[in-house]
Amino acid sequence: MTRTLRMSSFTRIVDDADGRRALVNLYTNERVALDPELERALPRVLEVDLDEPRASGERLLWQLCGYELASRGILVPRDADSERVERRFLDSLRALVDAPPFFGVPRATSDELAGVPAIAFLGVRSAEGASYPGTASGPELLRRASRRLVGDRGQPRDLVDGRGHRPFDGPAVVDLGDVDLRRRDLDAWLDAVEAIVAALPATSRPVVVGGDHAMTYPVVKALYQRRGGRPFTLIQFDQHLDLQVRGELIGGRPRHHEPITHANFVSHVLALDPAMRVVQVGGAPYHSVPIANDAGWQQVRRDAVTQLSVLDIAAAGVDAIIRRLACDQDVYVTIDVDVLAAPTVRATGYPAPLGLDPALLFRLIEAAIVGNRVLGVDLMEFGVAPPQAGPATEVEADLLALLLCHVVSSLGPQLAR
Ligand SMILES: [Mn+2]
Repeated sequence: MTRTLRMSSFTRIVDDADGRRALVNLYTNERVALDPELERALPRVLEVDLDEPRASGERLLWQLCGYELASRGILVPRDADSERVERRFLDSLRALVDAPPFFGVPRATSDELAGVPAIAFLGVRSAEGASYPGTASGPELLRRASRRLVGDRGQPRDLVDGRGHRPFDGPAVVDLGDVDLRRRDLDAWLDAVEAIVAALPATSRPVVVGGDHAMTYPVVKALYQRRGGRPFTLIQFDQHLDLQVRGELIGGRPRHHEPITHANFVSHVLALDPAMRVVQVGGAPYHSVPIANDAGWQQVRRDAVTQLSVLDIAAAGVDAIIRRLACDQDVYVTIDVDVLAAPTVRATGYPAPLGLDPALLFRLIEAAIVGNRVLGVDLMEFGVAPPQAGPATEVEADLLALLLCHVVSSLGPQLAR
């Protein structure tokens, strides 16, 4: 058995604006620079048997090159002989994959949402921005839990709260599917999430379910650009600050940003626009910030970031915090599940030794949504690698499915605005 590749019938050689040539697949929109090395190697890549065992030297390089170009759809398996088979192969490479919808709501594409005020669920199965792999399972765990909440024979409109309000009866709530780029690097994930959110019409409010917390950045960036670069406020429910506090802080900003991860994405958000503001809710009472950076750190707190730690919330009282969160502004709400205390949520990279109580978190998130104009919401950092998942993980997922239901309930009424 041999397995070889051929050029996709959708691949073209194009000249970039800067005079360099690239291979572009018109179906997947993937692009690879066609430099002289690749041009020389390509005929050999097209001949090499991908299944040849223990290939070494140049043949191994051609194999690896073949796998990479096939993973981007530039090349396709030679046996994909009909257009239907080739399209199916290319579809399987797409970032957005089908998944059983949250709460059983209808599937939709961004094209179908044009002009429709809608809440749009988007799963992101990423762990590339985190230091442990569990978050890739978050969307699947939460999709399952959301359907348990509705019940086997139920539909989303069956859900009702104690006041008789039905969160899914009224607003259009749809599911876009999951972003899944297994084996691809963090940049590919960031680009894909940004492109998918950027393609949404301004009438829709994404509710993104991660995935690692770095993925909040491309969502925020896409929404920022969609509104013509007008700044807004990030309300962040999180045990951590996710700020880069290492390196040389000048005027409260790192001189060099380290590459984005789930632990520094807020600094990247602030770098989008100095007028962006961040309100951090439910943080730990103490964080480690190098004392040498204290002046820069105090400045970022003065200029851009407000912190309401677990202890601040206990001291000020819930009503004062609710008034503080509801300020009739344009906001994006991001929820890291590690804002909940560890006994409640353990299926996350860094369970919180001191966190918020779930009912309190529900009330604060409701205040942050109802009291502002919400551009989007996300729920990040939930999940465990499959061998560690157990009955307790399902209960934690059930709690977070209730939280997602509460997000829909709080967000629905402002869709018409
Ligand atoms: Mn976080």
